[in-house]
Amino acid sequence: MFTEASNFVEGVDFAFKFIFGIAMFFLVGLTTVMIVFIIKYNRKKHPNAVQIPSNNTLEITWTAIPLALVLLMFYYGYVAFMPMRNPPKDAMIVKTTGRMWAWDFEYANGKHSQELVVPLKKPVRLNMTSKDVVHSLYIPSFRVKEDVVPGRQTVLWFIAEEEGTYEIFCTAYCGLGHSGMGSVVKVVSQKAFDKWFAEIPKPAAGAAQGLEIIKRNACTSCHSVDGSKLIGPSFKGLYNSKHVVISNGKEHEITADSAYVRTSVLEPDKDVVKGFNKGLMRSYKGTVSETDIKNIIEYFKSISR
Ligand SMILES: [Cu+2]
Repeated sequence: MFTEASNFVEGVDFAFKFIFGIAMFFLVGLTTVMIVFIIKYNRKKHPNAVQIPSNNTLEITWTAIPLALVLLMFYYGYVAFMPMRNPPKDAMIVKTTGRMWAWDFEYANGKHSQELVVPLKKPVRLNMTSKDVVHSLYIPSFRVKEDVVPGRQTVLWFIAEEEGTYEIFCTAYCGLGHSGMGSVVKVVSQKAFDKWFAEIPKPAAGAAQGLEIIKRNACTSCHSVDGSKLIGPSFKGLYNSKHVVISNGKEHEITADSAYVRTSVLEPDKDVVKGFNKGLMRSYKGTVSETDIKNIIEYFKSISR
């Protein structure tokens, strides 16, 4: 037997197999009966149609049995689903943020992680929201999935039952980088978790902090740091380089200096580099501070020398 990755696997899998089993039974059964009847009641054998009067016993039977089956389907679905809506009070809370196109997990002590690290056999509750569009967090191995909606908090919880690394997907089509919006859940022992939890990297300054900020805000989903072309221009070699941009429909040349970087973060559609599309980036006003922007600029300088 398989070991189950989460507390929900058993119930969800049972409901699925139950419904799938009934569906298969009727698919095979009805197809067989249909074929038998085609042969048995062929027109050549029965040239004259016969009127068959109603049969109460038969009608009650073929109403009662399917009714009982669909009620059972509902019942098994319900008992598997209800616990998912009721996270236990003592669950460990992880603030989860979805954005185009990355996940951010923030723990009680302020630690941020791109991967969801959780202790074995402890209830974990994700309080989720989105910074931009509708996303959906899905952990197939745990049989849990929940929409992540801007301006609203949604909740997903589970108890991981087996150590290991499991995939996280976004299942709401959220734009160009949707297919890359993945992460992992790492299930570790309580001891390993406590150690990981307590290790908070020292707040870096300058360029290192800048890199940290662009990673946390998923900037690198669209802007590479190695010069390769993604949805937006690469950050490598950007600082103080010259670019043709389109502002209000007019082309002109700019130098990507500190003022330009700041404008691009706060008003991304103001001066769009020729060859790239307008309207794909939201303003980061209120998300990144002036100090953050200074650190980002330091980072750009460090990869533009
Ligand atoms: Cu998404």
